[in-house]
Amino acid sequence: MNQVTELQNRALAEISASADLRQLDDLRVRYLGKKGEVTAQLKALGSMEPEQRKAHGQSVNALRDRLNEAINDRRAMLEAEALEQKLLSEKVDVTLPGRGEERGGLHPVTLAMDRAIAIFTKLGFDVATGPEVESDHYNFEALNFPPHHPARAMHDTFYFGDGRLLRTHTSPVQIRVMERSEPPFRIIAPGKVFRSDSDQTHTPMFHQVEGLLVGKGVSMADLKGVLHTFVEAFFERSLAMRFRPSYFPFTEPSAEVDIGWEKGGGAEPGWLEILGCGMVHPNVLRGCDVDPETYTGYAFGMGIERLAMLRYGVTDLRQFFDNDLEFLRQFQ
Ligand code: 2NL
Repeated sequence: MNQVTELQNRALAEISASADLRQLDDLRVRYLGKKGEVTAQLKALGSMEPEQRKAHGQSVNALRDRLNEAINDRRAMLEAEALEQKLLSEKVDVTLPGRGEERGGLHPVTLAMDRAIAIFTKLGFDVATGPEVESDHYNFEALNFPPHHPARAMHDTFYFGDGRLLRTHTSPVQIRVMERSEPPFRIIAPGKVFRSDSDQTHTPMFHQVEGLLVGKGVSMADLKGVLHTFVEAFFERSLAMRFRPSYFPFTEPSAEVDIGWEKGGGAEPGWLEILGCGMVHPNVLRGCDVDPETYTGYAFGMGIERLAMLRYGVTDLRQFFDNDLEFLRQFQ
């Protein structure tokens, strides 16, 4: 009896002193496992006198139940403590200030492009797009470039060697529109164009917005009106504009357009070329099954990088392609 009491006191003390679930399980094995001390007491019953066995059996059984209960209670407590600890260590302070995300911004060329598109869209032009990889037919032939004409060399074309090429202007987009539908046409074709040319003022890829308007009685005066409206909207100021005679195979007559621009904060007045334009050549219309006796049209093309430089005061074209964040952040 004393032995059972002593065993119980010792076991209960150890159980309540166990610091974690592992220690507790070791105790369970030590006392109640197959080779445990309480189990040994139960086994010993077999060799006892019936009288003694009954009394001792009851107390050992009670001891076993008592220890089981104590272990289960202790386990529940340790588990609760462990959970508490885990919750504490994983605690997130939702009141802390956030780390913040840096805001991105649009590239100045994209800003200028979007600006040009918005203005022409307001004037009633639809936006048309097409492939950057083109055929000789759409990039040159349909635009009245005679075969082997030096004007083709002027465009410094990238050829794939299998008849395909990178478009040197977005005019092919407009040819495709004219081929597949009927006049009137009032479209702009924004996009990337490619020319094998690289120096201070040229990059092998640049962006262009071309425009085309074909209908009955369309004249050069309409062209001047639309372009003047465009440049004043784009630069948000009154601007003088000048048409200079020029040559493109796909327009006749052709002109280059200058705007009055004072360099260096108004010190030097002067003219700056900003785009090319003209009346669509009858050969181009005919090639698209548009009768030049019934319809006339104007077209224009402008380089977006050039417009972006003027609008945002960028002095080196190559800054647009360096992806220097210090530079780009200025346009956010
Ligand atoms: C420039 C000059 C120009 C056109 C593009 C055009 C398109 C068709 C028919 C006729 Cl489908 N013309 N486009 C006309 C005149 C000038 O671009 O200096 N671009 C950067």
